[in-house]
Amino acid sequence: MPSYQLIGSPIEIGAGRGGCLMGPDAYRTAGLGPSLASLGHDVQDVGTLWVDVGPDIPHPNPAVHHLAEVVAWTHQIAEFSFHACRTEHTPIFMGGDHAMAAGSIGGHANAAHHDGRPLFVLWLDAHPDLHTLDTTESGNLHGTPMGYLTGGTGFEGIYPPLAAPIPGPNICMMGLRSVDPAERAAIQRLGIDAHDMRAIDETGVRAPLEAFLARVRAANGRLHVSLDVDFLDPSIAPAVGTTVPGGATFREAHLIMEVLHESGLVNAIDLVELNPFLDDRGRTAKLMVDLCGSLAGRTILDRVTRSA
Ligand code: 5AB
Ligand code: MN
Ligand code: MN
Ligand code: MN
Repeated sequence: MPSYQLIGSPIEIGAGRGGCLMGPDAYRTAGLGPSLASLGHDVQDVGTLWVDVGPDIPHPNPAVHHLAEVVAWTHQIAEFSFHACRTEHTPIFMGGDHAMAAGSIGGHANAAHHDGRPLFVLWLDAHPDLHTLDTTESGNLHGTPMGYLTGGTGFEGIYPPLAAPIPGPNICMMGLRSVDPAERAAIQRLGIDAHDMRAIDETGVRAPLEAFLARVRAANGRLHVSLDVDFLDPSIAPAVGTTVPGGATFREAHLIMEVLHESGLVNAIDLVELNPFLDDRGRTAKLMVDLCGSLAGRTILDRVTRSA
């Protein structure tokens, strides 16, 4: 039975508009801790991280903004993640925008490397976030964590070093429906296991997810799940700055979480991009908390254990 460690990571300057700062408190208000505890888990809320920021770091791409602040957050979160991922606990990083994942997944990758195990990432997002500091056109650094984590050029000397880049085949992306040309090329080049919404329409979520989880299990890998609110259709999850129509349905999202629970493979979780300022009476925050409930073992009826 996993024990969960909740940690607030309220970085918000990676996104194009403010509000993700309030994410951790919205998850607390929506009852994330008590919900997990009611399923029989030990839950420890270790508080909220913060950073001191020095002078900004200039960059040749004039669109890039708040680089120093993102780098400071990345160091801070990676340090926490490295240590948390070497304990028995399953950290849940309550964001914060998706720039957070450079630290949460980066620290996890270094911890896995330290223990001689490969890291796998399930990336649930409308976007692949594969830009580098040079290719981003918006300059919003929440569009770059996967670029950094997969060894994209131009991060060295600015971001914390990674023990090794994450190989494309160790990354499964689901929910893609807004992909920029440089990102499309990177998916191809890196061999990422990418499933866009067209593919999900045709295959559903279960078959590609089970295939990915079988690879994680066979490699004795560690698994990091990164859930961007915009993975979900905006009709059920309005509290996000980057809505894209045609996202995952309520049941597709819950089924992913239920299958993940049954796998017993999840070692760390990111909850990112929730912008409570854009929410409708807390419904997006509550949906994210409910999805965590399914991930932590809530079922509709008792189930016969499958011998998959
Ligand atoms: B998110 C876009 N590719 O670079 C860019 O929400 C969107 O963390 C990035 O997935 C979206 O600005 C970042 C157009
Ligand atoms: Mn994202
Ligand atoms: Mn996104
Ligand atoms: Mn696949």
